[in-house]
Amino acid sequence: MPIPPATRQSPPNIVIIYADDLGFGDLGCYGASGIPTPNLDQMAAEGVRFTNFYATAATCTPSRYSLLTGSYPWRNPRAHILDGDAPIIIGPDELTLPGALKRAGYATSVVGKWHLGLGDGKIDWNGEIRPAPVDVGFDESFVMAATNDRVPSVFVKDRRVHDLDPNDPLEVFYGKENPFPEVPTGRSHPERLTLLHGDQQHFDTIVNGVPRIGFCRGGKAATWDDTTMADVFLERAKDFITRRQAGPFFLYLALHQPHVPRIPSARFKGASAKGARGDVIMELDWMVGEVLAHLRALGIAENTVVVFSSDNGPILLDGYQDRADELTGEHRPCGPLRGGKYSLFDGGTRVPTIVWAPGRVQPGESHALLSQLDFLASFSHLAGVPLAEAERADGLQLAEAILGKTDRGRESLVTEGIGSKTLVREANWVYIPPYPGDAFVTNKAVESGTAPEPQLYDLSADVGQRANLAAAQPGRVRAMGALLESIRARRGPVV
Ligand code: NG6
Ligand code: CA
Repeated sequence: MPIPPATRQSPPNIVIIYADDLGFGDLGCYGASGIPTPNLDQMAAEGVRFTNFYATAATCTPSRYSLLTGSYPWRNPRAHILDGDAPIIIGPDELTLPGALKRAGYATSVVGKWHLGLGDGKIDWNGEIRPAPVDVGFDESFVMAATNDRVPSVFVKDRRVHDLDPNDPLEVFYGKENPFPEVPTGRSHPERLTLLHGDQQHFDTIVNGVPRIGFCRGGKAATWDDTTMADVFLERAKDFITRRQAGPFFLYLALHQPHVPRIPSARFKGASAKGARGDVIMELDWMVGEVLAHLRALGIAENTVVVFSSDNGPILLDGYQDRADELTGEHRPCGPLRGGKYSLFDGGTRVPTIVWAPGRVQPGESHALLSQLDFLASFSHLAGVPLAEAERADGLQLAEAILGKTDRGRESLVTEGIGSKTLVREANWVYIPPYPGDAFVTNKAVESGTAPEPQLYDLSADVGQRANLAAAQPGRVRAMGALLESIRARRGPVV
């Protein structure tokens, strides 16, 4: 007897491919012309391309926290950019997306950038790391602890530093003074910066000719090679898919591109004619194409939902002198949006998002208002896992909208800029409360989005957030201020 299609199709494998600092205007399918992204353009042509999909934050750790837990990051005081030795910020009792999917028998894996902390205080990098991703819902993990500009520059596989030589222990320190006098830093040995120069924050231990944030020594055999990182993550991701092809599986593939330091593999060096930032976006695009091709080759694309998105908006100069600003030329990483990474303006959090699921979604475009908060509730639903209301945290079950079957998404959502400063979007309106602070993010050529007076924008007429309508519409300012307060005051859908 033939298997009925509903049975054959469910539950689907779920793959989230998450870029790091990729902007709303960085891909060809979002209007860019300067950097070729043929694989993502093809993915968008075969899938659903979203225009109003948001990360919860304009920086990495808080967005990633929300993606996995469904909770707004500002509810967790530890959800801000973490050092490489910070303790894990996901609580032992918090439900995560992989944890929920495991209830339906999914195999779960994270590959790539973690940046949600490891251990519970002092980490012994030479022993077992606990808690680790394998304690918060993942069966297996192969990650960098924090960012590619932060030490330790090693991969952590499950509970251990990968390829560590026990005779060369790894030590990590965050603080002002270098505790390892024999280890060259950007400050002490600028002549050893053979690949990139950093700013005053990226000036500590030199790894592979690049100064990083934080100090470390030892662990030489475990030290990553920045130029092969893309291949290493891709191989790990493909290997998990191959081993678990019988499904169902969940893969969270958190790419490092185009975060700084931007160091493309030899295959992509110089490929974009837009400098290293363009090269690593092409490299990222290639990785996505390889993952989709792998699913196809195994014959499981028809039962897999792949989501591509980014953790926050783009930035050109973020601590290294890689000339991204001058080389980028006419290319606008934010597209028509204002701001960028760190900012309260839309460029900080509105991110390119594509959902690809051959046979399950109709190709098209969706303007539904959605947040990465909704992944936990929506993918649990797709997997047939019922969640208690409290387990959905701040997320909504919007699977139909995420699959592009309806344009009805959220009515409102909250995002945050750097420093956990929150704002609210409702329908096409954005309200930013008054905040103290400079108009530009410290040391960055990015508008912070803060202002001493309230800001109100109508995105349907003014996507670039140029005309502040707050003075003209005090009633709407009051109502949206109250909406923001009510969301902050309690979890769950606004009633
Ligand atoms: C900042 C770093 C920046 C980047 C960011 C995290 C400085 C001046 N800047 O502190 O380079 O690493 O943290 O980026 O230190 S994120 O995408 O992971 O949030
Ligand atoms: Ca980021």
